[in-house]
Amino acid sequence: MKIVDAQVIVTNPGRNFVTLKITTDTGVTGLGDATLNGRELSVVSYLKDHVAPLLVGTDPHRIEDTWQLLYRGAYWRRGPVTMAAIAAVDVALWDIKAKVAGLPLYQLLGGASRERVRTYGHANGADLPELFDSVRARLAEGYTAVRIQTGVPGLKTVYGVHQGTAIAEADGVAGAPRLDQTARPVVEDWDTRAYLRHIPTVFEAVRNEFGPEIPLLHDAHHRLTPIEAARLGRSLEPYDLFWLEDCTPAENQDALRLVREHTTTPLAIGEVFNTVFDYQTLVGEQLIDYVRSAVTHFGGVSPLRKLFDYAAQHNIKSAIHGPEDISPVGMAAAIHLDLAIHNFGIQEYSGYTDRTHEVFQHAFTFTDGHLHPGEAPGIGVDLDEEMAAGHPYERAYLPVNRLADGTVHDW
Ligand code: GCO
Ligand code: MG
Repeated sequence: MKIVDAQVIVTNPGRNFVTLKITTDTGVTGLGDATLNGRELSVVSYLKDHVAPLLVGTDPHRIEDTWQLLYRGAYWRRGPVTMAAIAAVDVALWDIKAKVAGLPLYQLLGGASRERVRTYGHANGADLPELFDSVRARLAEGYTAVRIQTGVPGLKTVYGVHQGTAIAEADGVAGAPRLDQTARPVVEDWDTRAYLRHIPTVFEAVRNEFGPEIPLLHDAHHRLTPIEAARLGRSLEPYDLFWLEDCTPAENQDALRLVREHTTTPLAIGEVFNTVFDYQTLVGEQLIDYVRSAVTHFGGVSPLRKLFDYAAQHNIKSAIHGPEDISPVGMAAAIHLDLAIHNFGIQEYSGYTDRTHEVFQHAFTFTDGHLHPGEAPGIGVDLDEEMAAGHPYERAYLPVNRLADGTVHDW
């Protein structure tokens, strides 16, 4: 078998998605997600200009060899652009291999280790009544675990919460790029002391309203110093969080040592990591409880499987990043992996716009807060190219974040 074509398709059925489509001489095709939110076109160029010419003429069955060639052969290693491009190739080749075998991908990864994949959804609100409504909406949709993000008194806009409006209701996305009229990044504001004072009161109120059973999660989105994160973790202990996510900027692995010494709140990290080296200290010293990388930003199913096997040696579980800026192609690949590995933790899933479901027809299903990849051969996603072409790329940025005096802060 030979690869005869590698095409990059960009579409915006509500947000930008980048998809690689690999075609073989037998007519079998495979899809891979290469979406890098807010910097999409850099990966398009990487794939079109540098990777596609290397793929044509090669054997699609040689997944590991192709992965190593793209990773080592570029000389310039790692980084989100490179690893998103390699991820798209890896997933497209797994899609092809599984289609040729006539099996859903999870069967090639060892078969199902569970019946279905538990997810968590996003609840958010500017204030408690709005937040409670949002939690109720997620529960009504069937979710059995909920991430809690709220406004902070005195701040106009905070990550995961739109001014006066729950983002999930407003545009279907927590943390999505939101445009102002001039297509510039939205500027949010931040005050760490106000946040640290407010968040424990929110979790107390949520526990009082919804009881002790439901797993609750929270994303600090890289905003705290280690000692601030340690304090937050400790102050949230009475509310029994499933995890505290990205409590410090993720690139300093040593920071987590201090956080870990001070709190038993479980820690999750890794959505901006792109190789196992970003986790070396964190996993090796057991400083975290969940690894959060996405198939799409970690070089694909092959290296993420290796990360999970490494994490398993340290009692650490999976929690694949799954916001709406992971396309249904990347999500499908994640669900196959979730079903197959032993140390599955939870899967983030907040659904897609109707238009996205039309453009990306998929075999995976969401029922009672759980996902299943379906039994279609491959990853089980088809891209309607005609429809995709009807929703062209639109430039969009993630928000940025500033302190009261104008200083740029982590978003
Ligand atoms: C999450 C993430 C997202 C990111 C987004 C950036 O936990 O789902 O933090 O909301 O902000 O993926 O593109
Ligand atoms: Mg996050």
